[in-house]
Amino acid sequence: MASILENRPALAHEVEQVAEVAGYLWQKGWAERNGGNITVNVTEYIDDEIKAMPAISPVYPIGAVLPHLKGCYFYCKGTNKRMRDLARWPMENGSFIRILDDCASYVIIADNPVKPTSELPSHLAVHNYLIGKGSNYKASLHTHPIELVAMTHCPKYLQKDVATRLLWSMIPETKAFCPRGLGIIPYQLPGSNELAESTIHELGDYDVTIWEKHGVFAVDTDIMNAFDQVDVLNKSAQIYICAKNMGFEPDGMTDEQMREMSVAFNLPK
Ligand code: 2HA
Ligand code: ZN
Repeated sequence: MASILENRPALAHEVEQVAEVAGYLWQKGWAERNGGNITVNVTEYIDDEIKAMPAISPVYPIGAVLPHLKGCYFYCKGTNKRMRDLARWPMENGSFIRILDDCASYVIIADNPVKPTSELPSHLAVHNYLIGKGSNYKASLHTHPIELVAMTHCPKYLQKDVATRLLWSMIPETKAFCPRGLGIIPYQLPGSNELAESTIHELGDYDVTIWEKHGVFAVDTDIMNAFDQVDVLNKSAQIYICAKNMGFEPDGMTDEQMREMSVAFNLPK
């Protein structure tokens, strides 16, 4: 059977980007076993032939009514699938889904009936929120970056914007490439509605949020950009921890240096 990606270079490119990022997540040690998940809103690439494709799964409930997702299509990592396998075989470890007209259920349409990630309700709730506010963000990423997660085990770094300021001050690029900083989300059960709701609340102010003692949830225009934002933040966390391991508290850039940089790069204060 032909793949949905055949003769659809733009759609194939989206999946290739996801596979590339999945490989980075594994190489960085951020994606043990089936850890982490990725979903991408691919509705813009859907043609009439895809719209006519039959379901290859039963109808699954989402668990919520998400009105902005009517007729939307997503590529999703499969539940219980490994990131390192998604990197090599994205169509065997992920699938395309269609949201049905009730906005509360979905079917899988291609290529294989791989059931989407256990975090699908939170991913879809986030996409619903993004569309609702007219955002051009299409990708959401959940992963377990070691140093950022380690920092959430200390109450000091869980206070609003304490970690953001610290991480921004480690190297100038961090604020330039993650200008909205890191939103903090107190511990909640993985996969719970409460976790999805607090994530959406924080995404009003941040592109990258961190779930206490668990991992990050990031959104951006595409999956590569979402990954880059997490990568620059975690790089800063590594520099901070490296300095601490050398036995000193790093100075960080001064307020004046931060101000100068924010003006030069045209960043929010
Ligand atoms: O999908 O990381 O939080 C595996 C997870 C859930
Ligand atoms: Zn997780």
